[in-house]
Amino acid sequence: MYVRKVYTLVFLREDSRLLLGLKKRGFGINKWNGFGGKLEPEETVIDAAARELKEECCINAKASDLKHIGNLEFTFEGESTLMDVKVFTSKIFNGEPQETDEMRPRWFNIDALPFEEMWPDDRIWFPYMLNSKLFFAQFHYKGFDSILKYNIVELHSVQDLYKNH
Ligand code: 8OG
Repeated sequence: MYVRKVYTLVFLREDSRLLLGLKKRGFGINKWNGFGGKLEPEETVIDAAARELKEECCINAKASDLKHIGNLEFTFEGESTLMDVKVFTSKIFNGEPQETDEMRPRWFNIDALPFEEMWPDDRIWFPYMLNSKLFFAQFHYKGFDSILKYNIVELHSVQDLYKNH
């Protein structure tokens, strides 16, 4: 059995642009991604999502303005951890993104996302996010570059996001 660890991942959208950050350290270094991380003890997922956004790019978004749009599960060959990533988007937020020790933020047009410098699974589930479809996806990796198998489904209601496991 896997040991499940919950993470958050937040993407801000403004018209046809998406805010990504270049991860400057740790897991996923040198990849463009949304903003997020692990939950602190006793913290709810949505509060962790808002906190990580603020810590990593200095943007304030109210927890109630973050929309839960998908769940991603990552496992890695030979490892017992299952990363359970809760994905959120928001169009409502305050402030200008600022570079922090962890992330260098930049707006990208959604037609010109830097998939070559992102996690390989992102090409598979981003179309769901960009087309406002709810989704659940599982990816099994060998190392950090190669996806051995995956599964993705569209969900039809927000409640389905809580029925995966
Ligand atoms: O706390 P830390 O920065 O290590 O958290 C990892 C962040 O990276 C968290 O927001 C979840 C996110 N993340 C993964 N794997 C993948 C992935 O394959 N694609 C994307 N887009 N994000 C991922 O942990």
